[in-house]
Amino acid sequence: MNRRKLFQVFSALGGATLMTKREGAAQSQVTRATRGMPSPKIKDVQVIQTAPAGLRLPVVKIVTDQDGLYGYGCACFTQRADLVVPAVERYLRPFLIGKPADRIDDTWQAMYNSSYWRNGPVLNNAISGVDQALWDIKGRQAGMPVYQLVGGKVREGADCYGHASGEDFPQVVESAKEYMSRGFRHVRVQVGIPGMAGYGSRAGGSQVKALHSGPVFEPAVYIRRALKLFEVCRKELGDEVELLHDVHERIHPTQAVQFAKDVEKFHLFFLEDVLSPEDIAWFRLIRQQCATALSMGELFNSPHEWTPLIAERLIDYIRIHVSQAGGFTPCRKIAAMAEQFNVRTAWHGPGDVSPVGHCANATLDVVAYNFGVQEYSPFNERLQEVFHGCPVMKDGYLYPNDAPGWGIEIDEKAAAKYPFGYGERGSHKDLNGGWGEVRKRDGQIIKQ
Ligand code: GCO
Ligand code: MG
Repeated sequence: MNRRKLFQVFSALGGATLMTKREGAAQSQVTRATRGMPSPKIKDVQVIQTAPAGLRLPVVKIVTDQDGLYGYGCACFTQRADLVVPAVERYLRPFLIGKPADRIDDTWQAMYNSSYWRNGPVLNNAISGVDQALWDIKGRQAGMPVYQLVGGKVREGADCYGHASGEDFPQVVESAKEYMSRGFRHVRVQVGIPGMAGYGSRAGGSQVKALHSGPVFEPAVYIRRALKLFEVCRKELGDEVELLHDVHERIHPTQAVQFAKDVEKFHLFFLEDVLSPEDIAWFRLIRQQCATALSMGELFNSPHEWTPLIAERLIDYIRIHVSQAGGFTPCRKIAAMAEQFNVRTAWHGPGDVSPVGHCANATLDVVAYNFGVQEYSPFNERLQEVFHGCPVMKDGYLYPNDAPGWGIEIDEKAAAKYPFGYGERGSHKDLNGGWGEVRKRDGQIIKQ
C-alpha cells in the first residue's frame, strides 16, 4: 500500500498526524520563523488623516488578525491628500483584506499592478502607506527595528541638512549660523526676492510691476540674487560648511546650464532640481560643462525618471520622496541600484513627510552604504503629541529609534484634534492643501 493510500487510511481514522520528517521540519521552520505565531493576515486597512503642522499627512494603519499587531505607513502627498484616502479605502483595502501581512514585496507588486495604469503620485502614495505599514508589522513581530531587518547599520546616524532662509542675506546668514551652532555641517540656503514669490523664503518689499496681480517670479532676477547669496554665505560662513541650494525647477534649461557653471566656484554640496522632470535630458549638457554636484528626484514617481539619471551618472544624489515612489520597498532597491553607479542618496525630508516617513528615511540612511545626506525638518510639539517616537536629532545627525518596527505609536485621539485643513489659510485652505499659481511678469505660468 503506497504512502498516500496509507495517509488516507490514517486521516480517515482521524489520526492524520503522521508527517514525514521533512514535512515535520518544514512545519517547525514555519512556526519558528513567526516565533510560533501563524502568519498574520490583514484584517483592516485604515487611513489616519491628520495635519498637526498645518500640512495634510495621510498615514495608513494596517490591523492584523493577531491582537495588538498592527503597523503604520506614510502616504504623504499633501497637495492631493484627500485623493490618497479613497485610493486606500476604496481600492487597496478590499484588495488586501485576508491577505498575508508578511509577504511585503509580493503585496507591493500585486498592488502596483492592480490598477493596470501605474506610477502616479496618488496611487504610489497609497501603495507606500501599505508597504511601510507591512515593514512596521514585520519589525514588531520580529521584535526589532526595521533597520535590523534589512541588514543593520553601516553608520550610527544620518548626517542632515537644515533649511536656512530669510528675506535678505543677513537673515539667511543668521539662520545658517544658528544651524551650525547646533552642530549641522550641512545647510541649505534660500533667500527671498524683493516683491517676488521666491522658493523656500519669504519675499520682502511690495509686489513688482506685472501684467497681472498674482505672485510673480522672474528666473533671471532670481539667478542673480542666488549667485550673490552664495558669495555672501562663503564670505560670512567660510569654506568648511557644506552649502546646498534648491532651484526648485524654476528656471529654463538654458539658464540651468549657465547657472550650474556659475555656481561651480562656490563648491556647493549639491544644487537641487536645477531642471524639471520634463527636461532631464539637459543634464547631459550640464555634465559636459561643469562639475557642480547635482541632486534630483523629489518629483519622481516612475523608474523611467530615476533609472537613466543614475545609470548614466548624470546626477550625484538621488532625492526621491519615498512615498511618491511607492514606499520603502522600491526605495531600498533604488538605493541598491544607485550604489552600483556610486550615486548617493538624499531622501526628500521636508514637513510634508510624516514622522513615520522620516523613520523610513532615517532607516534607509543608516543601512545604505551610498548614503549622501538627509534633509531634516523639525517635529513641532503637536507633531510629537500625535506621533510618539519621532526620529531623534542630535548634533546634526538623525537617529532612527531602536524600538521594534518604525518605533512610532500614533495617538489617534490627538490626531483627530488636527484634521486635514488644520492651520491652513488663504488659497492653501481654499485649494484643500493644494498650491495656487505663480507667474512671470508677463503672466506666463511657471513650474513652482
Ligand atoms: C524640498 C522640497 C520641498 C517641496 C515640498 C512640496 O527640497 O524640501 O523642494 O520644499 O517644495 O515638499 O510639498
Ligand atoms: Mg526640493
